[in-house]
Amino acid sequence: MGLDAEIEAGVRWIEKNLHFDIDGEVQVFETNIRMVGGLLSGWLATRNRHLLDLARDLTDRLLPAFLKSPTGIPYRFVNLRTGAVRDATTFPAELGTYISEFGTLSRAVSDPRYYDVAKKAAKACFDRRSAIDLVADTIDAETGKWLSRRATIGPPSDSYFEYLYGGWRLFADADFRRWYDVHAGAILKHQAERVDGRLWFAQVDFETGARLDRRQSELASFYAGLLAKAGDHVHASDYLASWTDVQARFDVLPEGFDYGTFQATRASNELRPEFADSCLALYVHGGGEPYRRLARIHYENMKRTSRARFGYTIIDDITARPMRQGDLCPGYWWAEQMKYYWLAFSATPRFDYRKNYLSTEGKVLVGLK
Ligand code: DMJ
Repeated sequence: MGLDAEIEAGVRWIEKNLHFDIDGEVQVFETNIRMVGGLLSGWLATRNRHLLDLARDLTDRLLPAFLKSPTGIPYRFVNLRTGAVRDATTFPAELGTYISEFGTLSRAVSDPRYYDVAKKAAKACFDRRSAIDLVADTIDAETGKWLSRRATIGPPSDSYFEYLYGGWRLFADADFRRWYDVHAGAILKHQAERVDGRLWFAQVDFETGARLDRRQSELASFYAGLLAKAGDHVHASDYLASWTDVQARFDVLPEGFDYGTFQATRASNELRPEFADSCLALYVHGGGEPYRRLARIHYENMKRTSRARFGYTIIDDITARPMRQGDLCPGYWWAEQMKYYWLAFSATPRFDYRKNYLSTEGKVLVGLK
């Protein structure tokens, strides 16, 4: 953004204050996408070695979650000082959203261990796919047994698919491309359906493909962008068009939505980035101007409905008039949609619009100029 003095001040603060020798536990997935990713992107932007050293130190402290697991599927929580781990019941997104950060770290420090644990975890999930190539959404990291039958593109599976593509895009690792393609094909075959001409992805039984429900989490709208990045522009634009109709109906997207009834199933809005993420992805991957216009509607509606006295907030009820605001501004609002809007609208010379990669939390890992 050209905020050179601000990043300088931020780096100084980090040098003075940030360390990870803390006797407390963190959620491995969130710590990776927010903090490891943030430090790595900061290092790529500034080439300040301290940021890379911190990213490595933090990742070393996350490693016990992977290394103590008999399957290679990470435990969900780890104590940063003692390496004690907890919670073997986990989900595709929480076990499979590491390769972009861990692989970037491995490349930067010439140590393959980080790449290897991230790949092993993703493979452990892929290898347990059903005969129709779908994964369920809950698994035991110790036994490797599925604990649910529900296949979804939304949470808690979403970014597992995103990082299969990421492993290919960032590291040209053909295994990741194959894993991504196998799942993407199965999702189109067993989960996609058209209702009133609109494309949606149902929750289905991961072994039979039988439909379980037509609820759609707002987070699933990221999948349009992922399809575009992976080269499937037809389904990408169709799926974003479905969400565009939801945006037109409600002004801002509800957390939960049933495409069978076209009604909100959860009327809150957690100030989320996925729609803007997909707009940016379709814009930079050949879709052009119409997707900037969509992002603009998202931006203007957010400003109108989420503006609060000291910033921006989630909305507790988007169906009330006026909408009933909550009192929280999530970290991803800064890391993601504000960045997606900026990149879509600024034409900044500091971003390579042709060759780039943003992590699931919006950290720029390729494309900084
Ligand atoms: C973000 O933290 C990331 O995009 C993550 O992959 C899932 N969802 C949240 C924001 O909704």
